[in-house]
Amino acid sequence: MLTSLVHVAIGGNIGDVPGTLSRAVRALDEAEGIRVRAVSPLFETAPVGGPEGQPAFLNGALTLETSLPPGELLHVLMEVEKSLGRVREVADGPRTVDLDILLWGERVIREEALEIPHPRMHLRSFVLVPLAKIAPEAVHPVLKKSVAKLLAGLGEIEGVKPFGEKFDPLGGSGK
Ligand code: PH2
Ligand code: MG
Ligand code: MG
Repeated sequence: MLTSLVHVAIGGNIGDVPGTLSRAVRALDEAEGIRVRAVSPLFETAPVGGPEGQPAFLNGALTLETSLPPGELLHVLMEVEKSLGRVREVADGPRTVDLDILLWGERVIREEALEIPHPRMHLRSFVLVPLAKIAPEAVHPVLKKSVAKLLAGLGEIEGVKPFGEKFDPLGGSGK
């Protein structure tokens, strides 16, 4: 049974980024105990942190429905990252694909290996702009604000613009 709704950030900035992000979404949808319920459009975003001069990112957001517990979903996300060429070298540095759990319903988890809500999600326009396209009413259970409110709280958005190509990794609705 699929029970929990989980919002996940997806991004990357090296290689064939739209192709890699599409493959990541398909791999998640095919994984045991996970279905992809919504896929946002992609945005081209200026890098935040990391080494100077790294390429722009493409960022999006997904809604997953899952029967897995958080630690197991995290494990699947990391396996998908690895299968698509992710290597962890420089903090916040270039990567083929990054999959981060943002919100898990209104659960709060503060463990060393896994923090939900994602500790920086409310500060990042490259997270909130795509997430607001698929889940504007999702509530941050610690800040008690919706995604739309958090995004409005960032003020003027710079460095995030719509990516020209359609992002439709599952074909049609993705449901
Ligand atoms: N991810 C980071 C650090 N900086 N900047 C952008 N634009 N997009 C990202 O996905 C991103 C970042 C750490 O995961
Ligand atoms: Mg990240
Ligand atoms: Mg990550």
